[in-house]
Amino acid sequence: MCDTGGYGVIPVGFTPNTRTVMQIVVSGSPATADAPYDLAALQEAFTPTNPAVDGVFKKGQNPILVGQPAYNAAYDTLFDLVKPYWGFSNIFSTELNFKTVAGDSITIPMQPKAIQDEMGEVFDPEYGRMMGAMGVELPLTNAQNQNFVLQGYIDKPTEIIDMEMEALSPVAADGTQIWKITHNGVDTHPVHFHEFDAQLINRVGWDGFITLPDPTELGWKDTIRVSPLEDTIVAVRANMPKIPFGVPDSIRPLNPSAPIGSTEGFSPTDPYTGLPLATPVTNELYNFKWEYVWHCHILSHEEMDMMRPIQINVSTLLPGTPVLQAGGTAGGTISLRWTDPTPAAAPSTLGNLSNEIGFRIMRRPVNDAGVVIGPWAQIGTALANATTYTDSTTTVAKKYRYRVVA
Ligand SMILES: [Cu+2]
Repeated sequence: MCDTGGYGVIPVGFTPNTRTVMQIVVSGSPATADAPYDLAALQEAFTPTNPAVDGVFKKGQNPILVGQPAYNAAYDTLFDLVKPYWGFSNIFSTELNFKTVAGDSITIPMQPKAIQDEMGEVFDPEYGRMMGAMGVELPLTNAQNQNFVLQGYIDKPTEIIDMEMEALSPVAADGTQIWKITHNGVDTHPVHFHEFDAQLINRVGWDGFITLPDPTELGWKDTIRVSPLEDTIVAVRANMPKIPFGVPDSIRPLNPSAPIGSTEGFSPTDPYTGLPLATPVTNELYNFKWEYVWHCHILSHEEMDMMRPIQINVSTLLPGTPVLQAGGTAGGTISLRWTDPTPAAAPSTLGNLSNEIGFRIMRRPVNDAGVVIGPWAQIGTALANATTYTDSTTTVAKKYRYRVVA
C-alpha cells in the first residue's frame, strides 16, 4: 500500500487496476510462424488504391441511408454538394432531400422530436425534482418560436416504425425515418437507440449555422451526442433480424406500476397538436408490437424518465396448418407428432413471416362412437419448431380427439 492509499506500481495487464476488465490467456503455439504485421495491407483494405476494389466500410456495413460528400471515397462516387438533393437539413427544413448509395433521389418528411432538461421547465410531477425528458417538437417551430410536448416513459409511443425486411438501400415509404431532434435545454446528452443504428446527418444551430458530423461520427452509430439550442438530425431504418421462429407482440399496461384505469402520471397534452387532450389517457393494455426504446445513456438521466418507447410494426402472416398424427393407448401415454410448415432446418424459415411463435395442444373427449362429448381444452404448449408432444394425462378406456394449433 502507498502512504496516500491504493497500490504501488502495477504492471499493465495485472489486477487490481482500472485497465484490465477481462484478460484472455491463449495457450499453445501456432502451427506456423506468425506472419509479420503488414500495415500497408491493412490500410489498403480500408482505402483501396484501385477504385474497382471496395473498402471494408462498403463491404462490411449496410449502405448508409443519406448520401453525403463525406462518403464519396467509401462508395467511390460523388454525392451532391449542392441542393436540392445534398442530404443536409437547414434549421427551417421539414423534410430531407437526399441521394441514396444506389443513386435514387429521395424526399422524406422529418419527424420532429424534442429534448428538455432545464431547471424549472421539466420536473417530475411527484416530487418536483428537476429532470430531463424526451418528447416531440410541435410542427413548424423555428428559432423565434420553439415549442414542444414532453412525454414520460408511460405515455403512448410517438416513435412508431414500420419494419423493413431487407438490409438494402432505402426507397421512399420503406420505413426509413429522419428524426430532427430539437434540444431546448442546457446539457449535451448521449442519446442511444435500440434495435437500429442511426446515421448522423448534421446539426444546425438555431442561428442557422450547419455543423457537419465529425470524422468519428461518420457511418453507423448506436449513440449520438445531442447538444442544447440546436437541432440534431439523424436517419434511422429498422432491419428485422432473420430468425427461425415467431416473436410475440409486447402487450402490457402503459404504466405497469399503476392499476388499469388510472389516469395518474400521464401527459395531459396532445403530443401532435400541443392542445389539451379532450379525453385524459388512462392506464390500459397497449400493444407495443416489437417494443424497443431510445434514451439518454447517462444512467441517472435514463432512470429519471429520459427514455421513450419505440413501437416497431412487424409484418406477420398466419402460420400454415400442422398435420397431426397420434399414437398410444389411453391410460398410458399418447404421442403426438405433427409437421411444422416452417421447420427450423429449412433455409426458407429464416425470417419467414409465417413462422409460428409456438403451438397449443388441445384435447376434447369423444364417446365410443367417436361423437364429441366435451369441449376443447388446452392441455399443453410446445415451443416454435417443436414437432412432438406426449400426453400422459389420459384416463384408461376413454377416447379423445386432439388438435395442434400453430
Ligand atoms: Cu442525458
